[in-house]
Amino acid sequence: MMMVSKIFSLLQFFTLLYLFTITFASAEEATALLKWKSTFKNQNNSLLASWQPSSDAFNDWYGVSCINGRDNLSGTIPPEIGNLTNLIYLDLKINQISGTISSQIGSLVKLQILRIFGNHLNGPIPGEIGYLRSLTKLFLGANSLNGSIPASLGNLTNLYFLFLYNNHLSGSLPKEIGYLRSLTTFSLGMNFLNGSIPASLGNLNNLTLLYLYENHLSGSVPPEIGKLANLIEAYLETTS
Ligand SMILES: *[C@@H]1O[C@H](CO)[C@@H](O)[C@H](O)[C@H]1NC(C)=O
Ligand SMILES: *[C@@H]1O[C@H](CO)[C@@H](O)[C@H](O)[C@H]1NC(C)=O
Ligand SMILES: *[C@@H]1O[C@H](CO)[C@@H](O)[C@H](O)[C@H]1NC(C)=O
Ligand SMILES: *[C@@H]1O[C@H](CO)[C@@H](O)[C@H](O)[C@H]1NC(C)=O
Ligand SMILES: *[C@@H]1O[C@H](CO)[C@@H](O)[C@H](O)[C@H]1NC(C)=O
Ligand SMILES: *[C@@H]1O[C@H](CO)[C@@H](O)[C@H](O)[C@H]1NC(C)=O
Ligand SMILES: CC(=O)N[C@H]1CO[C@H](CO)[C@@H](O)[C@@H]1O
Repeated sequence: MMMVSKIFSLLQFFTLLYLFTITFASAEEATALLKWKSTFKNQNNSLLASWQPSSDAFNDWYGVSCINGRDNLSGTIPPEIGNLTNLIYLDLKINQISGTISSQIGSLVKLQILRIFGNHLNGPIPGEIGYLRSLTKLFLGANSLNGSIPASLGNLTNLYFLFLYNNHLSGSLPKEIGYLRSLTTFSLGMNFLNGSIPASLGNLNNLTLLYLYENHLSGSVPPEIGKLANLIEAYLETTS
């Protein structure tokens, strides 16, 4: 349980209460969160009153999620995040989170939604993100992530939203993205990607929105893109 208190020392709960959405999956998770609560400076806050070790607490605790929007949660995503293996929903969007995304995030195998856009995250998207096979929504946009897009993203076959826009991503767009057949929205604009648009994107039958604008992509648009019968909007504007 020490690791749980460690995370709390990094993320101040008072702000966290408004911003950090956790969906509980097990009794162990609840116990860990109670220990976490015991380390808060403001644990007597009325909003925390519902966090009690009673057996039916789960539903009540769920109410702590996203009560209001504030944009002042600062801290990092430490390796200890990997200890919260029962997390199914992690929402830290529009805050001041900095540092890199720990590769330990790959341990959160139950995670379905990861929403960390609008922070100051830098460094690479860890290849281990490809272990999060339960993910349906991945929002990493509006950070300072760099390096290339890991081909392991192609393992996330349950994804239907993939947002990577407005980062510093470079290199080419991996053809493995073409395995993400559930994708409906793929947003990759405002990065530094080069090379050509992979023909495999033509496999994404359910794609409705495709945004690749403001990159350094070159070459012609592959004819396979024309097979995307559900496409409503595509911004491909390439510069070189
Ligand atoms: C919280 O309230 C209890 C009494 O209800 C008190 O004993 C305790 O010291 C308080 N804790 C803090 C951190 O203020
Ligand atoms: C955000 O936090 C900083 C200190 O870290 C503080 O000076 C500032 O007033 C806070 N802003 C808001 C909107 O809470
Ligand atoms: C992705 O799947 C391939 C096999 O298709 C596997 O070799 C690789 O280790 C996986 N990577 C991740 C990060 O899950
Ligand atoms: C990514 O950014 C970090 C600094 O934030 C830098 O040290 C590193 O070399 C960059 N990597 C790439 C591939 O640009
Ligand atoms: C594509 O969309 C249809 C209709 O919403 C759905 O039934 C189907 O499962 C989707 N395909 C994939 C691979 O997600
Ligand atoms: C993409 O950019 C990298 C340097 O960032 C370069 O090594 C590579 O050759 C470029 N690829 C293409 C296809 O232009
Ligand atoms: C109990 C447990 O899994 N502890 C791990 C928490 O995370 C740190 C950092 O990744 C690991 O070193 C611990 O083993």
